[in-house]
Amino acid sequence: MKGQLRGAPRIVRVAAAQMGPIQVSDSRESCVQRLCALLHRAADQGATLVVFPELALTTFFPRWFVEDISMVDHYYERSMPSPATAPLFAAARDRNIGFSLGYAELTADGQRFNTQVLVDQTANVVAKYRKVHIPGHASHEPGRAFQHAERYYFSPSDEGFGVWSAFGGRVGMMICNDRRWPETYRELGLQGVELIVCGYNTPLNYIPDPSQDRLAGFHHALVMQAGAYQNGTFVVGVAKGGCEEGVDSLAESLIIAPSGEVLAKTVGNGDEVVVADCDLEWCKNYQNTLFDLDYYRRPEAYRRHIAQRGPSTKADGSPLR
Ligand code: ING
Repeated sequence: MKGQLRGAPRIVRVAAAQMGPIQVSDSRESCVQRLCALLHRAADQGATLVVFPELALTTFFPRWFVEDISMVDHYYERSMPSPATAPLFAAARDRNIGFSLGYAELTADGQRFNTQVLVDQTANVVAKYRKVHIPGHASHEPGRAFQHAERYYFSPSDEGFGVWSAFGGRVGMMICNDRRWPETYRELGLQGVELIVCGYNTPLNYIPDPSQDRLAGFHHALVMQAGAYQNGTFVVGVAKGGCEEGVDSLAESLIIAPSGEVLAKTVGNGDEVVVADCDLEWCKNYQNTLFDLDYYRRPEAYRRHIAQRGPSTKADGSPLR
């Protein structure tokens, strides 16, 4: 066990820039104006990194199913930066603040991803991450009050999870449903992550099991606080919240410390900025003690994590279903 605790502070002042709803009638330009206003509010508070939500440039279009997917091509970006997002990159450069931004990506060869970029304080794209865990369904489910057809509109990433040296530390990205899977945090933890930035769009009504609805905020905080603590990393989760095209979505954006404690939380469900000073050295208090992964982990005992997608047999060894 390495044992060293935190050294000289390495403070990153991080802003969670929550958005309220984006209605289908709201233009991309109006979204970029809102994002620029949020960036300026973050910079005014001294932040050097501002985190924006998932799919922050358009309404959450997977809530509708369209047979001809080319009918929604306009919801995707073909480049980042793009002409529409250029003002955000310019504002970031002017204010010497980095950001992460979620958007729908359409590649030149026609692949569709739910994507997030990390941009440094000189407005250079440091990294691009494509969502690994795609929730919802892949075909039209007409009985639903609203669709959640992400598996129709997005392919899962084949690149996995990355961690990049930026903002004086090791920064990783995840998107929305990724935050519910412990594998996400450990894949990042095994790359030495110190700060994970995440955007989300989470309807308060989970149609497959409405009994979970009353626990939406609890489950959202639970998974991010656990992931932060179990990997000794900061986690920032930022919502697109409020009532968007008739669908109420979770707000409750959070900045969480490696201890698992909440350092900052939004109180409304609209456009709102909360800020926290994240001393990345705090990670060492956990990564060099309780969660010294290289000292305590037993990969030889975890083979099922890689070998299986789901459970293969019952406890008595009999085949499942
Ligand atoms: N959204 C959801 C999430 O994991 C979901 C999926 C929908 C969960 C509704 C619960 C209720 O937060 C995305 N975009 O991954």
